[in-house]
Amino acid sequence: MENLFFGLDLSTQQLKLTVVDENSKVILEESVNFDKELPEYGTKNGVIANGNIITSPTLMWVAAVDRLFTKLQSVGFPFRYVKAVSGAGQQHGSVYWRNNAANILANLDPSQSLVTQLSNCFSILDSPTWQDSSTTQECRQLESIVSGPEMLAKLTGSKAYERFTGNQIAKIYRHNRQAYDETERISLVSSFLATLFLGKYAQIDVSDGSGMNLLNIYTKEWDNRLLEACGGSELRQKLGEPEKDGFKIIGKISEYFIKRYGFDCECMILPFMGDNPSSLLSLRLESGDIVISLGTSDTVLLLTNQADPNTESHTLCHPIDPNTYISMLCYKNGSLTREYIRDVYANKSWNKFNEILLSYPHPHENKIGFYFRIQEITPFAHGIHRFVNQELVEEFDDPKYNARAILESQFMSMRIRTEKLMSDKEWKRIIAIGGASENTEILKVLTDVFGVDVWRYSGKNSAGYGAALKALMTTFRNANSSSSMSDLFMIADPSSENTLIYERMLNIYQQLELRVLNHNQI
Ligand code: ADP
Ligand code: XUL
Repeated sequence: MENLFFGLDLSTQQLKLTVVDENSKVILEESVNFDKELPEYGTKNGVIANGNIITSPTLMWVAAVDRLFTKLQSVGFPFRYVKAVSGAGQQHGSVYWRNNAANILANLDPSQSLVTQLSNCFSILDSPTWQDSSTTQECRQLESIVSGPEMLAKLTGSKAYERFTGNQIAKIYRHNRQAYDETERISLVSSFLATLFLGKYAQIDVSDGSGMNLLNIYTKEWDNRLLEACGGSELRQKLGEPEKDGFKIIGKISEYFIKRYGFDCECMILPFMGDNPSSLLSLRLESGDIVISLGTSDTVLLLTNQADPNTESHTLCHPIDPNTYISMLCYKNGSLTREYIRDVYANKSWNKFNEILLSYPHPHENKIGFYFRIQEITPFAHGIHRFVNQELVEEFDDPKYNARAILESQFMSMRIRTEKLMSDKEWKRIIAIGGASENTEILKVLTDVFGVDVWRYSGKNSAGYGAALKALMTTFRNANSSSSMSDLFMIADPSSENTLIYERMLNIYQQLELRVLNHNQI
């Protein structure tokens, strides 16, 4: 039997696993969907929403690991061939380990599930997630410490954002001090998952650490002033030091996994990463490539040699290359808002949704909508707003047009902001990843808005695949073997007629977006 490599991905709606062999071929993809397979935790789309407080039960994530491995065991998966494990997690989310949890982690009984044994290990039971936007006050306070949003962005790669972990920690530090004091360690979702496999606390990798508003993205160390502001002098110890070496073997798999599932005792654990950075590891990128992820969130990802942070995007450290940075735009109204429009106007069916798209082969230049069903990040707006000939309307005269209008609106916003990020550089190709990239009709609108070809990744889960490739690369790094990365296929090329229409619409779109923002402030 060949050598196998695991890439896990703890995302918003599911825990996913990608297994590759030593030729980087995907031999298995498995997942646990939180709503469907762990209904006892009461999540909808993986989270519990209470106004702008959006959390996931930490124990549900633990139970998902139990469930995933039980599934693999029940089909006789040969765990003993797994040489290395890495993984990814939704960015920004945080886990609060209660005092004495390290001791429990180190002494797990392999005859019992993780969820039974870890049930008392968390001082905060519901982990804040990337969808949370309840920390505006903490954000403004943090920015004032370093004389404003621009300075915070220059230092940490981003101005203060509600979902960024430093601000989430500050909220707990100020409003739930008892729980904070009972916390011995704070993990990100990625380092939390790594911790379960190590049986001891895993460090936070710099790609995920740069989504916290706490890390100096140049020195890749925590910034003392920011730590102090968010969690006092104890925060450094609670976080542990960031891990700069993405290829470091951070330990061997724990006794628990060896005894319960039959892993080899030499199986290595590598740092787990943020899901967006991890996805980039799965792709062989060329100059002029833009990666657009259409998952629960939508993100635009660009590689850059120089960090040039601004207040409209994020600059993240690269998970394995110390000389590269990632520029990222992130939208909360991604797949779930598209699903909402599908449910209202297309009978809950992607086929029907696509039929509607096909019935409008060209954009209607005079119709523009904004679909911020939940509080958006960029722009910081909410609500659904439709305009016909620049007049605000309740609904389009042909309501089905919403199916096309939402895509146009999402992609025009990306194009306007990507143009700013790339300044004078030319974009040549879009690589689409994430759940909605399965839908070719959606990608046809994307290609028309940007005016370049769209390529698609062939597998299901790019973040898990990127992590599995890292595990493979580490194992063979000394043997000079490199992985082959994912196959990409060209899937859509632009209609120049449509691209010209969108180019005319971009200006009006920006003016209307300002009106939406002003309207939100009333
Ligand atoms: P995660 O953020 O959990 O990693 P995925 O990348 O797996 O999410 O994306 C999940 C989303 O993909 C779902 O919420 C769903 O709306 C979307 N999706 C899946 N199939 C399609 C499709 N055929 N058309 C449009 N969207 C789709
Ligand atoms: C990125 C972000 C989301 C999550 C989704 O900043 O908030 O893309 O990483 O898992």
